Amino acid sequence: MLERSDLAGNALSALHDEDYDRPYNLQNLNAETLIFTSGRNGRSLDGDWNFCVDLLDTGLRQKWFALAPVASSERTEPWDYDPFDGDTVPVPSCWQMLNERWYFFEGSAWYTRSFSHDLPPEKRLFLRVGAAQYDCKVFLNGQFLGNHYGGSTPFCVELTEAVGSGENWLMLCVNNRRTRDRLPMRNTDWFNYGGVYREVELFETPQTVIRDLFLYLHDDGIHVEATIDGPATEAHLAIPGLGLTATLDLSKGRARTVLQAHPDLWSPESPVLYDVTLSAGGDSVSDKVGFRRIERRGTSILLNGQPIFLRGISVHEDDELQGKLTSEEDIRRRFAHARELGCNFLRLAHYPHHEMAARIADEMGLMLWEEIPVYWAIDFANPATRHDAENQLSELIRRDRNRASVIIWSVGNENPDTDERLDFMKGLADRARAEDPSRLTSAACLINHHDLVIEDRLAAYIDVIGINEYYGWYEENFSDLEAVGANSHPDRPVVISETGADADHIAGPDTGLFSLAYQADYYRRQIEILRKLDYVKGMTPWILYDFRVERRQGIYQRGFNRKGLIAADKKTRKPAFDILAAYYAERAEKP
Ligand code: GCB
Repeated sequence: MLERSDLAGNALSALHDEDYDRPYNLQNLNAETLIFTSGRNGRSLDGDWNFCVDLLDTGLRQKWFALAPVASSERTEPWDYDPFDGDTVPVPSCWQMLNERWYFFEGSAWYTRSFSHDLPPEKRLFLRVGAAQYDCKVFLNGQFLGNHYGGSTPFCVELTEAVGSGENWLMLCVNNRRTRDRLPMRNTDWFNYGGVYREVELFETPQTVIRDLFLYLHDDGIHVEATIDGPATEAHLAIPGLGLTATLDLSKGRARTVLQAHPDLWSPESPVLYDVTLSAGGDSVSDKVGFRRIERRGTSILLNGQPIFLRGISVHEDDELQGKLTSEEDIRRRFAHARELGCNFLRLAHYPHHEMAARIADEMGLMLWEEIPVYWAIDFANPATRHDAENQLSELIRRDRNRASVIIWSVGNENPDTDERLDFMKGLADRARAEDPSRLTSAACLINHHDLVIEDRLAAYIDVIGINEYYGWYEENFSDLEAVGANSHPDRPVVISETGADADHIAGPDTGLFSLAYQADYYRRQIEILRKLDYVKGMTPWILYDFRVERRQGIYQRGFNRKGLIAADKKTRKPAFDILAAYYAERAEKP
């Protein structure tokens, strides 16, 4: 007889249990459990992890995470997977890009690795995952520690109690299945990559841990807000470049103060950043922060009191070979291309991009629109979906709200104008303002194509009206855009958050739809119309690079949206690039 564990019995009973995943969907890893990591020395857990795709969720049903780490040859159970043996993949990565068999795989996948960490007494240990698409469940040494929803925001989990002195086994179960209640839900115009595709790190802290630090400029000075968890009673802030130091009293772990200061203002022409440090109870963090004001007045957008025109371009986080995995080099190339176009602004569509993007934009003096994937048909009536959206928004804002480059939080894209949607998205705009009173809110709103007028009830609740319009592409007549322009009298600034046309540089026709010539002409005609609309205070045409997507299977598309001004190789420029660049050169002279 084999000496078997309880798991063998569970494996049999689990065959009939369809509620197997309920205990693992706590969503207890969320905006409240983040820690502030800027300026900390993390320990990277990137590299090779054992890996297995698990279409039927057998791992959760059979509790693979509870298996003891012994050699496969010593097992006494007929297990369906051994997490400690077999295939490995690099972390971070997207599994679609690693193996053709995983290209359309949607479901759970298991990542396992060991690490040793001698945690001194009185210290705490946190794991931070930069992003995992979409649901990530965390297990350490067989113990379930929590899960996180949301494919593009970071999350942290405290390991202090669960970590052991010898070898520790960490398992992540990552599920990218598209479901009706998620954000985005089932239908999108970008590829549903899966996996742990941003960095994984460990952070050791004292008992006191700085969870959050937020600084922004207002009429009365620099506002500072900090959230601190642990025994400390005060925190110390320094901004040496301004000759400022301050002691902040903590009440229930929170501190707020306003510092009298006159910093040099951050702007695209002069992207000044100040070193900031905060310490409390032996913990300390630092950041580089730019100070500037962004406001709207009537139909104007004002940066540091001056009206601006946002010469922008939309971008996805997508790569022909790497999927959603990005790098500093990739982001710098993207921004260099935007610069060559003459941009001072980018729309990071349709979900939070890598946090490095806003840091690099801060340094380069580019302005950003950031957004969460409240895209097309969301289950607006579902409270669980709303909870998830609000959390993703808070996570994004808390991650990036010290970045001067970010001027707009967008709460959604092209959603149907229903009562449920209005309530849901008003709630998101309110939350954005509560998390961050120092930026503008926006969303890609709707046009009434019948009456040819901008018409969306949400417009009254956001600062900047984003408009996606494709007159001359999806909508037949360019002239209808002129009518929309004339019929609309918005009381606030409009940004053309999308406009564009597909052009296939490899197999496209010489003329007509999908030709390079048509795309170039489309841009010419759009610009001719849009330049006359005073209330249009910026544009982010669709899109810088061609990008991968499941739903585009035409002969000129071949699995890609081809509206890029540059092809998916990130090299080949289409003629429309120069047309937009010429317009932006002119707008730079006459904002
Ligand atoms: C849109 C969407 C964007 C699509 C684009 C298109 O309106 O917001 O995600 O990729 O149109 O190419 O159709």
